[in-house]
Amino acid sequence: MMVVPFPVPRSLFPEAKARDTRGTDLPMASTKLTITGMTCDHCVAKVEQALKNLDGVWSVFVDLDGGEAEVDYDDAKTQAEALTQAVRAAGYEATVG
Ligand SMILES: [Cu+2]
Repeated sequence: MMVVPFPVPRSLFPEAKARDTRGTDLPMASTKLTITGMTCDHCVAKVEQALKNLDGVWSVFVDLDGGEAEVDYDDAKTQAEALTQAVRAAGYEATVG
């Protein structure tokens, strides 16, 4: 039997990286988005991925039933407007609040 080395690149864990920088005086913001058009877990995954792809976003929680997303991000790198744009680009309607 062959032993397969399993190095885990740190880049696979952006959350961990973001957590490392918390507690410093990095500008952080948390925004709630109202999202319409999501009907299943696949939609949730698409919205989640679209938001996580944005530079500066380090945490995304999407609530399918509530039609909401909560996003924590570095507001020096991205803004609420960019968040709603990313969701729209993924095919869903989004507003801040
Ligand atoms: Cu769906």
